[in-house]
Amino acid sequence: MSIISATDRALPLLRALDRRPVEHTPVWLMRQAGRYLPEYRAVRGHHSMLEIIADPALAAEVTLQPLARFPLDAAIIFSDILPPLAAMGVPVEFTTTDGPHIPDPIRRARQIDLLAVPPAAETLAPTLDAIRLVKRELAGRSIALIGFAGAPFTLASYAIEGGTSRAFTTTKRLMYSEPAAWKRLMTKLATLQIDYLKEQAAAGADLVQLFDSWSGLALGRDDYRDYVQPYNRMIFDALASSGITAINFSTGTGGYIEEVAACGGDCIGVDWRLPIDELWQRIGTERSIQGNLDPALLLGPWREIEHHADTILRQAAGRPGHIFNLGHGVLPETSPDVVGRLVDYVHERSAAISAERAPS
Ligand code: 1CP
Repeated sequence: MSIISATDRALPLLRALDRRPVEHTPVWLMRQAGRYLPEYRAVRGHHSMLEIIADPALAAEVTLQPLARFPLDAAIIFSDILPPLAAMGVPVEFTTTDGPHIPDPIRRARQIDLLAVPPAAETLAPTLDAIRLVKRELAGRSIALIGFAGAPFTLASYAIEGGTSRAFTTTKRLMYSEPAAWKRLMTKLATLQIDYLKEQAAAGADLVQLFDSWSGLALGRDDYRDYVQPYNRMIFDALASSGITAINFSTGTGGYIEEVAACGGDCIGVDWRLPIDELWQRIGTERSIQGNLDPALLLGPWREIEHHADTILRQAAGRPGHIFNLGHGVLPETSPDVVGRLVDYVHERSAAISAERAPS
């Protein structure tokens, strides 16, 4: 486990996570290192995704690329949510056009029983080494380092569907027809991710984010409660008892965000479908919140971006505990200049809002 020093705790992002006052609202963007950056595409011209992830120096370089351009409040370690599947014995490929591809997807209970749960320190060592390198680079700067992992349902959906899905029918077929096998699969995934996230914190990640990108798009509330919640809760409980700060991010869960919040996490991250003032009303003020500009807005005119970003900051109303982010990842067609303008705007506008509210 990482020993978090008093100075680290002074970083704006960590202060906001603790719901302490900040001079400006901290901001980072999901997928801030990636294809919208020409310098990332240049690295990808010479190396595959998996090569970058397997090479700590390259992964560290790509992690730091957006920080060289923009005054972001956090770095997120460059990896993907899928390498843990490969570590369990389910090989993953990344195609340039269709995203991840799993050539031998999980379809039978027997395959689940054969899945390994190896120590992350052995199978995911390059990412842990990349965290150590980035941490060293960030020393003395006001930038937090975020580790991450995919939530069990989101990972299971790739393992079962064989790649990206929008209907999740094969996943749901296994979930509904073989509940005992589903439980074994989700327990194995949660166990591996707990170990992986703890190792990331021990390597120097100041906090971690669990990405549950797809359960909210796939499941209704009662199924979320039965088939997802126990495993996400296992992860957040384990992190909390190790003193690791965690963001619980999901999409499409506005219909039952209370159930998502009940899984745990110090901060609840949402997509753009749920206004964040409503989020705070529904989950209470004991948690910090993260979000939630629609990433597609960054393709539109600046006046729309400004209007929507301002609305989010007004909804947060200068209350301690807001981290500005997109509601999902930066789209590859986004202009880096627009990202820079947004980061500056959030810092300046939120500083003005807190100055207005400060007692004179
Ligand atoms: O060729 C390329 O360079 C591929 C594009 C790419 C990138 C830049 C992929 C393939 N993964 C990544 C990096 C990545 N993935 C990061 C680190 C970068 C950063 O955030 O700065 C992170 C945090 C992820 C997480 C991730 N991967 C998620 C969860 C977040 C989310 O967007 O919901 C998911 C679902 C994935 C799977 C994945 N990997 C890659 C793609 C294109 C996808 C999504 C495919 C799909 O829609 O199913």
